[in-house]
Amino acid sequence: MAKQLRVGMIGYGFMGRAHSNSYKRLNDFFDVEHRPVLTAVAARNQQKAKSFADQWGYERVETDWRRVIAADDIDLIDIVAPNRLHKEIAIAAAQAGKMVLCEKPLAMNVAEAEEMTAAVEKAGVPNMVWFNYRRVPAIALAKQVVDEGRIGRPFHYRATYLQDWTIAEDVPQGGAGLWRLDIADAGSGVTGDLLAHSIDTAMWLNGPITRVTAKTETFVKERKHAVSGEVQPVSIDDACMFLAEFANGSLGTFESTRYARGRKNFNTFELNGADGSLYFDLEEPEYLQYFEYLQKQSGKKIEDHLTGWRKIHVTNSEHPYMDRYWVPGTTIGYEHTFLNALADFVIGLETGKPVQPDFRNALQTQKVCDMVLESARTGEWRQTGVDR
Ligand code: SOE
Repeated sequence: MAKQLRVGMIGYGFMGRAHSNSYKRLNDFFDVEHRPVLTAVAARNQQKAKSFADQWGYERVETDWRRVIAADDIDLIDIVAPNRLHKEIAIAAAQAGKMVLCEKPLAMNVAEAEEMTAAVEKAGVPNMVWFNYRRVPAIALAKQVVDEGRIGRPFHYRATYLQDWTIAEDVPQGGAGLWRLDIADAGSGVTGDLLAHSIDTAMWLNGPITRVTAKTETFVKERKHAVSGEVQPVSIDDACMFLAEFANGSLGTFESTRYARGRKNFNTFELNGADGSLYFDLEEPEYLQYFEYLQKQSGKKIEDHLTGWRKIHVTNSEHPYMDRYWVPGTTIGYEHTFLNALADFVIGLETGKPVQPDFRNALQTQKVCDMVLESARTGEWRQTGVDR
């Protein structure tokens, strides 16, 4: 029997659009009982919230998010507001007994993430953090390959997340769209915004990161604030690189920047193990590359004149999520990663097996982010305290 899932969205930017699209399309592609209803959207700017609501089909607009949380006709709060607001909204939503979905990074820092995790766990409300790249079919296939034991003893994990949209010195900081450059709203720069994705994927595929040493840089030292008009120091990290030790004994390198000219959303990883390697690049999102050295079934080494990297077109119905979409050889897009995430959340509700990453899982990523920034500040290695 169909059950309504009445959504209260808080915020309305780029992520508000990506999430709204997934609520609208869920029942077109996934056979689940829950039927999302776009009930309310909250934002301070009534006019902008209204045009967002009209475009996406929300029933009403509120200018105070607390009214959405207090409303009896809302089951789920989805937080797409700037990072600074995540904690207060998530805790209030949990205390009101609502399910809580939160954009990444979970919080501004570990202390906040711990409070948020405690609140959803105390209230016993379903929760999820939108680390959408886990839901790229090729990345989900990488997880399957690792879980099948095809990589063998892991030695190296290498991640990059590169963009180039803040190189110009006249890009302002702060305000709609540009709050990611304002430390007060974002908490950090590329570490929370981009490396959080890389860290989440890395720990999903290769287990806990236990120790880090990092270097950050802020290339443009001052920018005009879009709201106040004042020129202010820039306090976010424009670039961050770190070395990591994983609990399984492998070594990691992570590089992220918004100053890699020509790179728009270059999110890659490579995992090298004794028996095989995997490589993924978001600029070719439908492919997973796999180098098979040891054939699992036969236990034989595959080394002959035809050995090489296999570029798997992840579009068959046997591949993760792909049986929901089109015919083999046809592709899906960025927006489907959010749709797949929502479907996993709803399937979790219906099967009683809660989806991952939940707040507790995202707290582990937050711990790594905090220690990366701390290491960059002190110039010393830091233990992350990540235990799972
Ligand atoms: C930043 O430009 C950004 O929009 C991130 O905030 C998203 O999480 C990332 O997936 C794409 O880039």
